[in-house]
Amino acid sequence: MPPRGVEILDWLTSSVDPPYSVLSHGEDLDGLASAALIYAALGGEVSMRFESPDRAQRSRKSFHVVADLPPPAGGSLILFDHHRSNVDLARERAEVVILDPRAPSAASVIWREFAGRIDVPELGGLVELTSRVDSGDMGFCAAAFTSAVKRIFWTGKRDRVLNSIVRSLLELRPEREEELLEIPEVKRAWAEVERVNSEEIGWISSLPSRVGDAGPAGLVAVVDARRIPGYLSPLIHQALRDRVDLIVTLGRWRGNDSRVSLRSRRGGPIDALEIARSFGGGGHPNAAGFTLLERDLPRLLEIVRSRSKRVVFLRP
Ligand SMILES: [Mn+2]
Repeated sequence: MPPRGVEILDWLTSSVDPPYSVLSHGEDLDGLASAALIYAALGGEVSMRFESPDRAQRSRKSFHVVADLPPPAGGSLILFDHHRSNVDLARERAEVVILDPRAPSAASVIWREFAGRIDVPELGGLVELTSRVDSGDMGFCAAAFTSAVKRIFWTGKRDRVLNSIVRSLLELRPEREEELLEIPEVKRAWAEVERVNSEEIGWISSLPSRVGDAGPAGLVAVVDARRIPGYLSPLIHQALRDRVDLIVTLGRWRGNDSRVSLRSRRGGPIDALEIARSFGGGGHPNAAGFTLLERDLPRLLEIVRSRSKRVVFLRP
């Protein structure tokens, strides 16, 4: 039987010398909160790196602990996750797999296993906030936080700045999304985004009025954001999430290929993951993504039309 609960930590600390290598998702609150919980559980004796799901999956490096990501090709001793689409790879590549596809966040999976071992019981509020945000229950501040973090992730200095944010999460223990923007490195990055992307942010805030009042059921918005930096996509999702059943955001990628993100309404008629899977992608039932080759765009639009009553195209 593989170890469970606090025994996992004993198993790790008795079989490996510190520092423990940790790889977590570097593009959102769940990845950073997960890293913070692991940091706290291992008494700070960790070396933290951050990746995107795509690149984690291809990485040849191996890690002691991986969170909120598919396990790297190099393998991992322990994997904490909540993505159903990672189940098979996890069994293949990780020694101990703690993966609950019904959990609202990877942080909540870790918290459940380790709460007794983490000597900062006040982190419970951060875990609850993380679960709400990761389930798509995002207000403007959480969307702005996620945009700022994505920008940091994709502009060098990634590991240093994200490490600093993880330590701030442990010190400030935010429980409301407004507090996420008070983290010094986040505040700085968001101010920069507001300055550099004021035009795009203005366009994004006009999206709800372009779609109109919460239209008929079965409304889909296809947002062509190929000219907009990818780190602004959380703001697009937040602006439209109460208005439509599915948001399809075409993002920038190499050449004319596009990184597509799908967000479907919770409890709504459209399954984002099912669409993403038919293009080789993954994620959650209501939040999924994939890489779209330009020649497949007609097929994507055909699938979207077949699932909806009306499609609105939005382009800056
Ligand atoms: Mn997550």
